[in-house]
Amino acid sequence: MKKIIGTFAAGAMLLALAGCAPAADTGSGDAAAAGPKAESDLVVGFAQVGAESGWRTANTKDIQSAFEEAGIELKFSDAQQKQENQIKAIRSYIQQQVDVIAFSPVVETGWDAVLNEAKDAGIPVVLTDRAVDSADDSLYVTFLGSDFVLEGEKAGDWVVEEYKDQTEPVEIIQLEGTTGAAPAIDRAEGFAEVIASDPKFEVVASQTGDFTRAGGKQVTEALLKSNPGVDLIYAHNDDMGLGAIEAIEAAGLVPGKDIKIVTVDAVKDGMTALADGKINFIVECSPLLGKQLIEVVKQINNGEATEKRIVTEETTFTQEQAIEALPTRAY
Ligand code: GYE
Repeated sequence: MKKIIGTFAAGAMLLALAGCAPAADTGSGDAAAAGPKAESDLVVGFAQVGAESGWRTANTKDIQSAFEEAGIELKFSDAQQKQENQIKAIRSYIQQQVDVIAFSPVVETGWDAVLNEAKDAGIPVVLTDRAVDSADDSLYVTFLGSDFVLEGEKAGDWVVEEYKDQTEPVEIIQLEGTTGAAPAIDRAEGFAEVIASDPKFEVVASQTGDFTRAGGKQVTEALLKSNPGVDLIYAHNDDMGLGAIEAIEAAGLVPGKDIKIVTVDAVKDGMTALADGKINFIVECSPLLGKQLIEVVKQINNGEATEKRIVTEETTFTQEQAIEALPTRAY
């Protein structure tokens, strides 16, 4: 469902704007029925995942400054990576009758109930960065963010190329993101599909490090003991890769040489480690979604059609490219 591209969400949105909310609705639908609000009167509630990684910090900063620049009020909450906190935050935004709710779902499933509450209240919902797994795509206006399967494929492509002359098995440890989160599911899927092209690639262990540096370090420490012959670590984000570097060094090995590392994100700390040769390759995932979110909020306010899926454009980085990009990198 979530992968359908290019359809339009105007229907659900226009219903909301036309004030077609049930009788229990006390406000937002009625207000919208009067036509577009002045942008300075708009209020958007944003339920963030947490502050688990450098990516997330950059994402929060970008969203906050985009709203400031646009002069649109932003109510912001941090769920500390817990779905129940995010659900609470969304319910509170519904109660406050905000004009738009945006959120980045911690995990893919379990959103239908609260999103139906938002729908019944006539409040449009925008998914930023992560998708939900729901059969009902009328529950959100658009999903704005990266193609995580493609990111996994790019990581896999690099691995296939890097080991093209090796005939021995290539032992891989995968550090997964938060269990059940879209980027963890999709980055594993894309990578697995690509490395399946050659049976010499063996994922000898795959565990979650919850997208954090501490998680990446702890899991790598344990997995290095049980897998002494590992060639490569594929981490679903830079922070877990940075944690893995610490664990590899503590084990007396050289990250980037004895054990190669490929990660996703390309935040400053990750790019610095890549420039230093401790990480070997990074697939970019841009956290700069603020401006696009503002665009969508304005479209919703104006009753304009919104694309159902807005995909972020991204690149990849080798060591040389990281050295070149670092001085002007915004995050
Ligand atoms: O890659 C990771 C963060 O959802 C794309 O979440 C995001 C991911 C990002 O914790 O660093």
